[in-house]
Amino acid sequence: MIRFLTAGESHGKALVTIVEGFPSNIPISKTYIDHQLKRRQEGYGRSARMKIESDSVQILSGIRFGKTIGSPISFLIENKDWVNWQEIMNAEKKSFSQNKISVPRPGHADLVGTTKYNFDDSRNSIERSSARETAARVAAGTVARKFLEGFGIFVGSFVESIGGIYSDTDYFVQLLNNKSLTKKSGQDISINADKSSVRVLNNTHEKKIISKIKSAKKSGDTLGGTFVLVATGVPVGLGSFMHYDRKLNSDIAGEIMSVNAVKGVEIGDGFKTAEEFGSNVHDETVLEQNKFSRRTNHSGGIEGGITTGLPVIVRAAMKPISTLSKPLNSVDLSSMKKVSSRYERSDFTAVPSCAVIAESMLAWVLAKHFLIKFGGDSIEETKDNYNSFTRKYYQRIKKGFKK
Ligand code: EPS
Repeated sequence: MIRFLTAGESHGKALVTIVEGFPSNIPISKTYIDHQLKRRQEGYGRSARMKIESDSVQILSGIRFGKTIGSPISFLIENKDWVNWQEIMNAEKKSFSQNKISVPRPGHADLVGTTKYNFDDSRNSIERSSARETAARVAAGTVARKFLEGFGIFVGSFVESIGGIYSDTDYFVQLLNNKSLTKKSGQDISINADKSSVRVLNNTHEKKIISKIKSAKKSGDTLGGTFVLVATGVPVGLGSFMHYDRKLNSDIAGEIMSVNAVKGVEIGDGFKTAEEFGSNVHDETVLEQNKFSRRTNHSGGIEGGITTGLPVIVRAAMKPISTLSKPLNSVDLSSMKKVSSRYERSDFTAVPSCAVIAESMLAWVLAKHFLIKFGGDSIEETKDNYNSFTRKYYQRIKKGFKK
């Protein structure tokens, strides 16, 4: 079983990731991890902080001569902004009372964190709940991504809407019905989306969104949005219905929901199916090129908690960033009086970044279930197991499932 941990505060010295359980001999480079880290930092509407940070990973262990060696992999990503925060984030000195934060921002983790952890300074809560931590997750997710790519599995995403501005073309519905997706389509979708400053798939849509973000900026407000994740080349048989915690869909929902500010997740067109007759929703089974397929993909590539072999398609919703320069009402925790909430530098929208982070989490879940099914201490062993399963699967289809 693979696992990872992250550590680090938003304005602390650095972020740290420990990744454990991957087989040996997976090729992976610093350049590839840095490329994914950079993708996470892009997007119109991010804060001035993104001009300070240019994330780059230091590989501390677990990778030798460009390949995993089976030992725990550890990464360090420096926070360049730390030099400006050394006093406030000092590990040893006494705190300065003038720096204490006592006014929670509505919608942020400030109040719940300050309450739960018995703080008198919300800074302690702000720092770890910040989405800065997701840089460390992308580093972990990139190991998973690289592992999957070795099996022809590609994870990508695009932004579907920001602030309720959708494209005239419904790419999400097109994906659910698209029979011509190839193994690399997941990657191709991301390559196309990455060309746009808000990670959408057409120019007119991009322009409309940028103008909406500009209006949010002007009025001191923020925006959320929706994005779509696609994994192509996923084999049949990942996940299980044998127990609730083995279902792939429940794992995907949990991990995507763990991304900061994500408030909703659906697999395939989950919510829409609730309004339809079964005959409009269930994907008819067909045999094509000696493989089971489905006429449509409303299920988002998962039936009974198990992959069908069709692309895994997930849609998620991110709420607007909760730091607004237009203040909402709050309560000062030192005086217990009603006050306007405080502002500190933040993003106006981060939906494009959120989609990249969610890609990493989806890659992580798929790699986890891939290794549960195929195992292996070295990538060669994993490949043997995978090839043997695939060979037997095709033989069964050729001969019929009768024993
Ligand atoms: C964040 C607030 C902003 C974002 C930050 C997440 O940081 P700051 O308070 O330093 O301006 O830039 O995101 C990142 C630093 C990042 O790397 O994604 C928040 O409150 O969550």
